[in-house]
Amino acid sequence: MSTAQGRLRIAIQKSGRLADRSLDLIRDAGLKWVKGHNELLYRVENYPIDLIRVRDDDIPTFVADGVCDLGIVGENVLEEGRNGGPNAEVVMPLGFGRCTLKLATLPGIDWQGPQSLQGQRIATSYPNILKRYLAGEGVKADVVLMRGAVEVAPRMKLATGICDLVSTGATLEANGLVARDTVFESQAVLIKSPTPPEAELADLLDSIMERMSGVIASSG
Ligand code: PRT
Ligand code: ZN
Repeated sequence: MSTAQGRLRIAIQKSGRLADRSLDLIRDAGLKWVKGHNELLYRVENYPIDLIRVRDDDIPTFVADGVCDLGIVGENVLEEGRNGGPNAEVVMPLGFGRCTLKLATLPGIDWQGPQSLQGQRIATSYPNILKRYLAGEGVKADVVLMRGAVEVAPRMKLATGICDLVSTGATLEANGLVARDTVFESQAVLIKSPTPPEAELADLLDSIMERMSGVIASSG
């Protein structure tokens, strides 16, 4: 599928932790949009560009498939969704949405590193990243997918450890968990489709990426 109707498309999170900062970046890059009746799409009025507002999990696919030309998403989501197919290309880190995917356990464990979870069960919403990490560490563990409330798993005796995103650490603390080793460091990134846009939109795409880069550089 290719970009249609002579307009570029930028995929952004509809609501959630990255939504406001994504729109701030787009506005600071000089784009003005109108919020219409269409919740999925904001139409940019000063350029032939549409902002496509979706779940963050869908952004890598939209961009990899060429349905959108650019996207703003957490590296954790991009990495989790990587597969053998065509992938979106990272243009640049954006300096917001920082968080760390960490192993955590209850305190009563003599922690010797990830090998302390050998043969144990680990709950996570990021099974692909975790499995790659464990393979790299030579640890065999039973990875179970939980889509939410991962932090309750140890107390509920569903798992010995968890692998979850941490920013302030308040959620781990509130659940009596201790952060252990880091599995993956993440922040929001700008991603680009491997499919080029229509020829007449190529310069606009380059100029939008350059302006975003300028905004990021000046925000230090
Ligand atoms: O609806 P949609 O699918 O789009 O949103 P979502 O609910 O999947 O994602 P959202 O909005 O929660 O997060 C979007 C992105 O923000 C994530 O993919 C990360 O790249 C980034 N991000 C940054 C975080 C956090 N910080 C974060 N702290 N995502 C989630 N958390 C959660 C974490 O899972 C845990 O439950 O916050 C809790 C821990 O926070 P602290 O501060 O208590 O440590
Ligand atoms: Zn999501």
